[in-house]
Amino acid sequence: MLTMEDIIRDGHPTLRKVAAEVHMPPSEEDAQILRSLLEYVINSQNPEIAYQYGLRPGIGLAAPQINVSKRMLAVHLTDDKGVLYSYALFNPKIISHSVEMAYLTSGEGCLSVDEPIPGYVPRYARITLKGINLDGEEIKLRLKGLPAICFQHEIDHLNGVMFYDHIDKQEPLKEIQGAIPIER
Ligand code: K2U
Ligand code: NI
Repeated sequence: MLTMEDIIRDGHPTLRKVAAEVHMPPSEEDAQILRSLLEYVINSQNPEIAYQYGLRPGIGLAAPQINVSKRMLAVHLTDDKGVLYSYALFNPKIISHSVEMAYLTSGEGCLSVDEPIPGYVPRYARITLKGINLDGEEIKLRLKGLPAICFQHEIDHLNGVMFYDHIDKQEPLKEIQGAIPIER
């Protein structure tokens, strides 16, 4: 199982690379890596396991964060309506998005960034994405709210982008005009 020792930290060059597409059908090794990403996120949300192994809780994890520069990510979260979003995807791609923006009023964190970096992170309020799951099926998701924020955070990791790249340097906590504030 993955632990925090497997997660590389800000400053590691892999976090700034554009990750490579995964060739389909995936090798057993790539499938195992993707399964381990989802396993980490689920384990990190289990208080007993997280405490026992010192896991920082996360709702998403991307392969570059374990020093694998390939386009794979996992998300496991429940939205404000109690809907579970649990996905492990190869080659995810945002195929359309709203003009309207949104941001978490709590700001964002990252398992690869040890210290808090305050500031609002502008994201698309709604996205449509597609990807390939572990059963080899192409799936298409229309997302808003925290699920949309989370997938955008993870897809940024596949493109060498960190959440703080989006924060206004002059006024990090300035309200983002016209954007939907999301409480969590
Ligand atoms: O990619 C990662 O480092 C995991 C991120 C994912 C994430 C950060 C901010 C906003 C959405 C997703 C975090 O460590 S997960 C921590 C967390 C937990 C609950 C809500 C938001 C963030
Ligand atoms: Ni992150």
